[in-house]
Amino acid sequence: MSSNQTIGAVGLTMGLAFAGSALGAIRITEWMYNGAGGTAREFVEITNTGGSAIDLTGWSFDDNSRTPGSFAIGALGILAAGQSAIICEPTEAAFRSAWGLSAAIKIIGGNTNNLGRADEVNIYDAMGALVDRLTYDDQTIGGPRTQGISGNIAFANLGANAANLAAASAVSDSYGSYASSNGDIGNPGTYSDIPAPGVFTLAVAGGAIASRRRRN
Ligand SMILES: [Ca+2]
Ligand SMILES: [Ca+2]
Ligand SMILES: [Ca+2]
Repeated sequence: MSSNQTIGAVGLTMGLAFAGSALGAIRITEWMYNGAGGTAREFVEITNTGGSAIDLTGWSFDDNSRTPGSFAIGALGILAAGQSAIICEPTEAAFRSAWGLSAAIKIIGGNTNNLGRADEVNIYDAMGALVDRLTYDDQTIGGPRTQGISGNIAFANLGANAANLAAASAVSDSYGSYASSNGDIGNPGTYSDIPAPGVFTLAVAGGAIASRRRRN
C-alpha cells in the first residue's frame, strides 16, 4: 500500500468514526440487580450518549444467556441525544410511581430476564448486533453490589465493560441520586455525566486546527 493509500485509509477510518459518533451511541449507564432486601425491583438504564436521536425499534435486552431478541425493548422508540430509558422488572406503572418519574421518562417494565448478583447486561440492536455489555460480580470483578443501591458508569468508562469502576449511588451525589418510596437509592431515567456539547465541539475544533498546523 502506498503512503497515499495509507493516508486515504486512515482518513476513511476517521470519517467512519465520526459518522458513528454523529449517529449516536447507546450505552448502559446505571443498573441495580435487586431492590433493597433482595426484592424484585431491578432495573437497567441505557442512555443515548451521542449527538443524534436513535430509533430503538427492533432492539432487545438479555442477561448472561446472551441471546439477541430475548426481551424486546423496541417499544421505547426514539431516544433523543442525551436521553435515558429504563428496562425494569416491576411494571412500568409501579416503577414510575416508586421513583416519582414523570411520563416523559421512557420505561419498559415486566422484564423477565432477571439479573442476579453475578450476571450480565447485554443490549442488542435491530440486527442482533451487540451494542453494549456490562458483566458484573462484586465478589470477583469488584465494583458495587447493586442490591437496593444502583451502580453508575462514569462517562470515561462507558462501553468499557468495567463494572469494577462503577460507583455506588448515594443520596445527593453527582448523578442526582435519591431514595425511592421503597428505600432503594439510585437515579433512574437521567444520566448527568455527558460533557456539554461545547466540550466536544472544542475538542474536535482543536484537533482540526492542530492537524492543519502540522500540514502547514
Ligand atoms: Ca434480580
Ligand atoms: Ca440472570
Ligand atoms: Ca441514571
